[in-house]
Amino acid sequence: MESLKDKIVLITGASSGIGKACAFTFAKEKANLILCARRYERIERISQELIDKYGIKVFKMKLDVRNYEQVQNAFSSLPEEWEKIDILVNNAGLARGFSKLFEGDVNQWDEMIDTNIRGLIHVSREVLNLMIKNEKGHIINIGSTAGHETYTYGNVYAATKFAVKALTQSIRLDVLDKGIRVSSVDPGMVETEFSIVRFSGDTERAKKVYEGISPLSPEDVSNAVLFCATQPPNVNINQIIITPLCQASSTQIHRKTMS
Ligand code: NDP
Ligand code: 8X3
Repeated sequence: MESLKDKIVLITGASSGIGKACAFTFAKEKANLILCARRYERIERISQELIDKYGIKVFKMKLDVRNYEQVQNAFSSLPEEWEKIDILVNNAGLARGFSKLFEGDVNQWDEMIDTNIRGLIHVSREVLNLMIKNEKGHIINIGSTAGHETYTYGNVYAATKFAVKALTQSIRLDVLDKGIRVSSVDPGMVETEFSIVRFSGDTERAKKVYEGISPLSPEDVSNAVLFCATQPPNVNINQIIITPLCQASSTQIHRKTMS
C-alpha cells in the first residue's frame, strides 16, 4: 500500500456521509485535507476533530460546487502550500424527489443536474489545472450503481450518475498523457443523510429505504476510495462497484420481512 502521509486530499461534500467518512479514513493515513461543503459550521467541527485526533493539517472551504465563479475563486486563491493537490474526491451530490418523469419537479431536476454534473465538472476543471501543473494527481469520482442501471422513479438522478460515469471515462482520456489517475467508486445503498435529503427531511420515509437490510456504511465506501488511492504509481483502478450483500442490482434487494 502506497503511503498517503503528507499528501493533500481534497474532498467535496465533506460535511456528511461518504465525504465525512473519507475525511476520517484519509486523516487516519496522515494525509492533509482540504474539506469543503456549504454547511461550514460542520466543516469547522469535523476539521477540529481530525486535527485533534490525527495531528494533520486541514484547509476549510465553504463552497457550493454549483457556483462556478465561487469554485474558480476558491481554487485560484488557494495558499501556495495547498496548491499541490494529490487526490480529489468528487463526492458532493444528492438526489431530490422520487417520481415518474412526467410528474417530476423541474427545480429538483435542476438541483441534481447542477450539483452532480455541473458541480463535478466545475471542481474537476479547476483542480485538473493545478494537477497538470504538478504533473501528478488522482481524481476519484463517487458515482453510483444508479449510473449503471436505473430504477423506477430514479430517472433524473440516475441520468446524473450515468453522466458521472461518462465523465470519469472522458477525463481519463483527457489526461492520459499527464500522469493523472482517474477512478470511480460506485456504491449501491449506503445509509447516510442521502435519503433524508431526497425526501426533503422526511426521516420516517428515509428510514424505510433501509428497512430489513444491512446497507453499506459510509466507511465501507471510504475504504474502497482508500484502496483506489493507495495503489502503486503504475496502477489505475478504473471503477469499483460496491453494494451491500443484500443488493444484487439497483432493483434486486433482499429484505428481511418484519413480523
Ligand atoms: P449525504 O447527504 O450524507 O452527503 C452529501 C454531501 O454532499 C454533503 O456533505 C453535502 O454538504 C454535499 N453537497 C450537496 N450539495 C452540495 C453543493 N451544492 N456544494 C457542495 N457540497 C454539496 O449523502 P451521501 O454521503 O450518501 O452522498 C455522497 C455522494 O454519494 C453523492 O454524490 C451521492 O450521489 C453518492 N451516492 C450515495 C449513495 C447512498 O446510497 N447514500 C449511493 C451511491 C452514491 P452540504 O449540504 O453541507 O453542502
Ligand atoms: C444512490 C443509490 O439507492 O438511489 O446513488 O440507487 S440509490
